Amino acid sequence: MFRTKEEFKAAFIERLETLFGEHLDDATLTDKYAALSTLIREIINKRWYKSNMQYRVSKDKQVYYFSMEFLLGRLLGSNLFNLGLTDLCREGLAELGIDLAELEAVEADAGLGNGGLGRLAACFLDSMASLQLPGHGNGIRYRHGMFEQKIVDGYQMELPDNWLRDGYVWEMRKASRAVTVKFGGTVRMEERAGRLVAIHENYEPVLAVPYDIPVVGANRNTVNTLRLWSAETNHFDFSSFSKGDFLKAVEQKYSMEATSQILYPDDNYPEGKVLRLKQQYFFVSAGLQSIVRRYKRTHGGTPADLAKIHEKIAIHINDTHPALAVPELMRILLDEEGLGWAEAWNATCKTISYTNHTILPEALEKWPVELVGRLLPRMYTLIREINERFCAALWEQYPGDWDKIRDMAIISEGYVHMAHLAVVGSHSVNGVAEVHSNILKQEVMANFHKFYPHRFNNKTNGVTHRRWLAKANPALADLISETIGQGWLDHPTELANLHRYGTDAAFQASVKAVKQANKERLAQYIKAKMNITVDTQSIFDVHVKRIHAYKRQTLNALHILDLYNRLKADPSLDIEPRTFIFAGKSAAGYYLAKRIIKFINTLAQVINNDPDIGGRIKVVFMENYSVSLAELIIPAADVSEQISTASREASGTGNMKFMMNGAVTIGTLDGANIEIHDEVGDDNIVIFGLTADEVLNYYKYGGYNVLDVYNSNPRLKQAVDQLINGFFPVSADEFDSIHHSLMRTNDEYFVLKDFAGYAAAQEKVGNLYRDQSRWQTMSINNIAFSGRFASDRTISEYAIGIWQIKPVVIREF
Ligand code: 4GP
Repeated sequence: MFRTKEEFKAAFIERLETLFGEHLDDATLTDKYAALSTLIREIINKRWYKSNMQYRVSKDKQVYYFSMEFLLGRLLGSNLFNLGLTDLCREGLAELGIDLAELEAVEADAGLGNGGLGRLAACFLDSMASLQLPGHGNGIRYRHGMFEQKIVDGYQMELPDNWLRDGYVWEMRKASRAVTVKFGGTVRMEERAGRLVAIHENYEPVLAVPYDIPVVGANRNTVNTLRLWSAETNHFDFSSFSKGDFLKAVEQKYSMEATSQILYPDDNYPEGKVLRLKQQYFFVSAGLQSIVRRYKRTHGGTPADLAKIHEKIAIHINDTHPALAVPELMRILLDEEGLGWAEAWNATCKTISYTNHTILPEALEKWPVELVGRLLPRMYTLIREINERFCAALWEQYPGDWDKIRDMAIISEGYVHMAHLAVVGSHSVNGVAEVHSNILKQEVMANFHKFYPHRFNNKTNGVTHRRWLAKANPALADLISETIGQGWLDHPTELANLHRYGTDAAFQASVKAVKQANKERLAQYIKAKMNITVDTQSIFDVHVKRIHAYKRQTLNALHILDLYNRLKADPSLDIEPRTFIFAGKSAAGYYLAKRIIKFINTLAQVINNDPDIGGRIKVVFMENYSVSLAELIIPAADVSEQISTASREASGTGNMKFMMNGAVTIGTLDGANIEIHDEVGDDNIVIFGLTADEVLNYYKYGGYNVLDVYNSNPRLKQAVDQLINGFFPVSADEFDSIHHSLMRTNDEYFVLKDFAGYAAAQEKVGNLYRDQSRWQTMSINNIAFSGRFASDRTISEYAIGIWQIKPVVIREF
């Protein structure tokens, strides 16, 4: 361990020599990255060992966060930050002529997630470790993470992600901890020693090998573990091989290893494919097997010990993807540990808790009974029994009410309903923002809420202010610390002390200067990557997130088209110059979303090249949105677009990141926007559009009259017509699907209905920006009141309210 800059420099040079036999002058960027990251990994490893020892000795309760996605992004920078070594390393490297930022950029962006749900899991890991909570992640080591997006001729193309190409310095393979997960085969019940025991035969064994990634807490000694499972096999079909059927022998090996090959690139848009169900069981079973094994080592392995597992272990399931944790924990307790049903069920429900992340009906997971029975026969028999017992309890409460029982059953109409399984088999169910939790209780899961009134609660999302403010926006972080001290780093609600400086002209000027520098940095990137020159004096109006109809990129684009039309009609129109920035990926099979990307790019082509516009508005679609790109874009934003159809965005977390970086939100009263509005007040946010209640009411009564709105607003009508009247230089039917979604299927997401409100809100934004002092006050107030949206707050609420875990202090060494 180095303590000074000089020691660091010496260690770094020596590492280059020992790793590569190389002198500094000859080393490539990749070599330098390897030297630095392996040095840092050693520091982490010591703390990691110490944390694990302490957890074992103290025997405190631990939580495991089961998630199919962990969207980590790059780790070198955040590890340095959390270790408190950023400045020392940056300065030491600079003295050696090396730019730390360049080294950080060498690291592959670990994109093992799609969007909100996966990034939330990564923020939670950071907060757990930083709050000294014994909390670990459990997931899948996908060989290929989120696809790489290329924009070719305005269209999204998907290329495979190859994040493991150069090896991954932060992972540690633990071959000796591998476990076997069983697929297929048959199950029969047999009486043994007076008990019915399930015997699973003729299954296909897949070896699950754990790769552990350290999760470093900020300025503390805690290092927790993210355990990612990789599917491997030591089974090789020698009989086929020796018969000369080489292909068959190899095929079987690949088929088993396929389980952890790819991340499904869908967000709120699941594809019910066999491989996905296989992935779900794979990491749930492997995770639970290893947790129970460790529990037995530490707390004893008799059935009586295991009946108390919930006193020492909490398992949290991130949406329903890991809901098989319910029957799998039952399987382990019943089949392997010999507990009776009642004890096993009691322990299972008290161990497991569940978060719902979406109410979009198409995103609620269900699996055909036939598939579950074939791929996971033991899971299926257990789910059936859980369902039968649950339905019997419903019958007690609601005798004769078949409709209700069918609505609530875990198995109905040929499907296993994963959300029902998750609710029935856990002790806590939470939504991710107040409005979302209320909709769960009152609408989507109203029957369950009545049946289990104490099970439901809310935990409003948060983001780690360490990555999203301190690290992504170091100049702003320094300015904040100079102004109110460094306390906010440990206690983000102290950011509220900035409120006093909201109207302080000198502070306003400094905040503005930081924003300006961030805008210049982004503009340079856009120039270098896309050869588009953007005006850094213009408003940077940013809409970045997954492309989805409910997130309404279409509404934004239609408004830009309308603005363009107005500028063409009246060149003297006095508007504040704007750069509209978009980024985001569409699920590969989501046709409409892909057309929306083409629409935005076509708009960009028309507007950016029109001399009449003279650069007053520009449109930029940045390709391959990722965590690192977000870290570049968000600090440069003036305006944050959070314009989902009210009731559809469960929470949003991008909204929080923008706010922390001083962007002003234009948004609907949806998800956490409502709580952001509550924090900052009417003066510091621009709200428009239907409320969630209004939207839900329309859904109940068949929607609204689209034609009325279309016919009564000539500006809107013109823009909508341009989609199909040959206005754009594309084939005549290019945007038919978008037009159709608005005009023919009753505008399911209320784009037309909210258009006028949105256009007015955008005009308000332009006017507010003109008054720069007023705007800076708004910006500062957003930063000041963002403390509530730090994931440290969210995680404290989970720890106290759901998991009942306490911090464990890892002693100095
Ligand atoms: C997302 C929600 O759409 C988003 O509102 C929320 O902020 C995020 O989860 C984290 O809670 N849902 C998904 C998904 O990503 O796949 O359902």
